[in-house]
Amino acid sequence: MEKGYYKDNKGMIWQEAPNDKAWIWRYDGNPLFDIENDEYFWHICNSAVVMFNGEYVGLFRCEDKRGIPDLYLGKSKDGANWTLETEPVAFYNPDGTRFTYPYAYDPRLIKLEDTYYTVFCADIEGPSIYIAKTKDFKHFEKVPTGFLPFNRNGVLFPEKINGQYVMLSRPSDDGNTPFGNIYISYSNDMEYWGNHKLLMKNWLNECYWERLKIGAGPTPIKTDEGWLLIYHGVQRTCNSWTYSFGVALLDLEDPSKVLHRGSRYLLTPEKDYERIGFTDNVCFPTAALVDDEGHVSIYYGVADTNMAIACTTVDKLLEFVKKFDNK
Ligand code: BMA
Repeated sequence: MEKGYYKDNKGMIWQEAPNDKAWIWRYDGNPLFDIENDEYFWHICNSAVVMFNGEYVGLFRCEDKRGIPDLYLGKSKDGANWTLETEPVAFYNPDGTRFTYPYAYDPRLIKLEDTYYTVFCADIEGPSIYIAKTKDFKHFEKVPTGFLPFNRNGVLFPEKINGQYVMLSRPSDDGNTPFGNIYISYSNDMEYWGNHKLLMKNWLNECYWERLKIGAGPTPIKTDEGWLLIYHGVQRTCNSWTYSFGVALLDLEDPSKVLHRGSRYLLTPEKDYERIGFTDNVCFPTAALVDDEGHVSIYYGVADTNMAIACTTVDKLLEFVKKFDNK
């Protein structure tokens, strides 16, 4: 791995594997929030986390006790114990006026050059993808952007590729969306997006864990062998939809090329906190911290109720995606 690429995350939260065979293992402090006793929030899930000046900051999808989802800033010294603000983040348009929306959810956080971007879903005329930027996690300015409704699960690459910004997204409907594939789009300025291409279609070779739909998870992880893309896959069962996650490897110079894609899920709801909640059986990855030693800690929402962490390594993910290649 390019030395120093993940230097911001030195000393990040991570735990050793319980045995040599595990591809991924859960953090022993899961789930992260004492949600039953929370004074302000009903649920805290599907949230984004980065390291900033040696500490952790996050944008959390919280539903207040009226049930309204919005994005709230959180801070942590260890990545597991968080203090959240009790008022949602205020986003500003470039002209200084407030950017408002009825509700927002499922943020991602991406450091690109010296700026942090959040890509999130807000429901204005149906769900669509919005981008805002900050350098200090105090002032968030909306980037004028051109994604059309209906779309969700926008994820920006952490660097320009061949001089262009690159975004993954998942065109959808304005409900729960019983379909969905991952598309890739390009932009010179982050405002005008084009050259949209289908990147990955659901249910490749009849792998049932991703039969109904798929969507990009955390910001892609840069490795010597390509971009590791962790993505969620949904299967319809008799009484619910089950959200698992898996991994694919995209070409470094041309991320519209899928080099490998795992046929198996990497993690699926098995623990009570993943199986039982506001929406049962949901593991929804939204952030991944990586350090220069190749440790990976994936933050994922559980059962639309709480947050959890799963640990692995870059080497394990590369081995997994090649060993169980679905192509
Ligand atoms: C998706 C999104 C996520 C949610 C998931 C499971 O469509 O709305 O926010 O976690 O469904 O309910």
